[in-house]
Amino acid sequence: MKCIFTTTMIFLTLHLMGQQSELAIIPQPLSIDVNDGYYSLSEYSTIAIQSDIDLSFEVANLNKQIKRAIGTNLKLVKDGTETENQIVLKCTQGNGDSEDYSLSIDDKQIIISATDRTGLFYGIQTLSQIVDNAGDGHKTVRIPCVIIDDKPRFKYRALMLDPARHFLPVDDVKKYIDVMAMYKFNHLHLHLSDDQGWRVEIEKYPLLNTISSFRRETDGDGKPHYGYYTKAELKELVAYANQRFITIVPELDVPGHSVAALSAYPEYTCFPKMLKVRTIPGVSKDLFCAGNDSTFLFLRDLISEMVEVFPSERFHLGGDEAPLDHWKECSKCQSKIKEKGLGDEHGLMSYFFDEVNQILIDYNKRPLFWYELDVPKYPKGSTMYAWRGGLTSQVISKTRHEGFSLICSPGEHAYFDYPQAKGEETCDWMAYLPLRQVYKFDPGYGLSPNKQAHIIGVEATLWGEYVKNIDRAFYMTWPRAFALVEAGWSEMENRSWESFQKRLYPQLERLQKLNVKYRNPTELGKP
Ligand code: TNX
Repeated sequence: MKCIFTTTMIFLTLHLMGQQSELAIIPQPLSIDVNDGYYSLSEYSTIAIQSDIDLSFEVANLNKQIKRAIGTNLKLVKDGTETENQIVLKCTQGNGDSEDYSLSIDDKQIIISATDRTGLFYGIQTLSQIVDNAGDGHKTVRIPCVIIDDKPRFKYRALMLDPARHFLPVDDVKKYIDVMAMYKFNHLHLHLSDDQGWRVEIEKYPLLNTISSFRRETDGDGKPHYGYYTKAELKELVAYANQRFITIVPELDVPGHSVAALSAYPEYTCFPKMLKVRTIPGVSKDLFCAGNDSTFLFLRDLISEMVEVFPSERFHLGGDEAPLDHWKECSKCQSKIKEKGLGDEHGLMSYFFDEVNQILIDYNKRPLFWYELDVPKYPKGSTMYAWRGGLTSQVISKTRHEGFSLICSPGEHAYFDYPQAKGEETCDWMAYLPLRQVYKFDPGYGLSPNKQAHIIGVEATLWGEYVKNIDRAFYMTWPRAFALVEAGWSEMENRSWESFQKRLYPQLERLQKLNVKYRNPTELGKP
């Protein structure tokens, strides 16, 4: 019997066949074609490579995951020395999208093929889920015969960590990356500067790593908060992520959310005074001064040191929540508005972004911004984040007309600092964002293909005001990130909440094996 399944039929039919838990894959692949029979994976299986490129990391990653299920690593053999009982990794290096892959399992062998190492890695992640789900602690694991063809809906699938609010040591960020990679996330956005902390080593301005990286006052837990990443650590982190096909996107949030940096170098504010690294959440009126030309020289220096460690072509410049009060009162800002014919402080914001973007252009980088509706003009070639709750459809259409690319991270589906269940409130103003609400996310908002063609992906933002360590980060991220990545990877017609819930439990068991402290979605009940 051979059947071709698409859409929600996949779950229903597999359920009837009693195989649904064996193929509980997240994110849901594009097509799954289940056949009769099983492949027996055991210590006698081998791995063979059909490629000229070095796939030693991919082989090690596959072996690490297989070992969890069968207790042993598989031998790597030269392709062609055996024809049966193999897992063949084929990297054709032809044309095609780098993330696409196919996975074919019959009773004799498993073949993962892709045109690029990225697709191959994703095929390995899918196979590992199937193996883990079928593994029952015995030395042989029977996995169902299947043909999977897969490709992502969106090219940008990201999570954001906010070590600015609470520093997260580099080894913890690596653990976070490990889990992201297992579920086909491909960008980690690091929010590295904010009012409450500066987290990147900058050699030219050492006070950034003493004054700005240190929050003397407690924030209710009786401890000071401090930390920054050295350049060597960041380079290592970037390489670590890169090996797992994850790009780290740095953020330098300007002109607002900058009190930590300005507390060390107040000469770049409109009204230099004693500023302290902010100890409470919220929005400050202290911005970088747009009327002071030396502000841009300072930012140029910061960016020039940051790009040394972050090769990402995209660089986030923040741009959110910058109250204009000080720019209104500042004589330098007012003269700049007159001199450049900018109209008012909103025009000055566009000027500020153009000036900083010029620095990025010099380094061959493209800017990302938190999109603010009242900024009259953003630099050409920018990518925007739709983040304000409730306004997303307006942002989608406005950015399309303005010619910008868009990443969707709306509050109502993607703010992972919001509590997951009633009774888990961290502070009173936050909305409640349960798993199901994340799952409802359609990044295209049901718009016609041409109206959503400029959307490049999704991101969940884990703002860190109340996320003080990596275990809390894991708790707030998983399982909601399963729902988010499915919104970014899977076509809407292949998604359903009923199917997702069933596929979720085997994944939670995997996280448990990996000692990831996810939140148990008790409100859903067991399947
Ligand atoms: C708004 S969303 C912010 C962050 C806060 C977050 C808390 C955005 C671009 N800015 O500074 O951490 O709300 O949810």
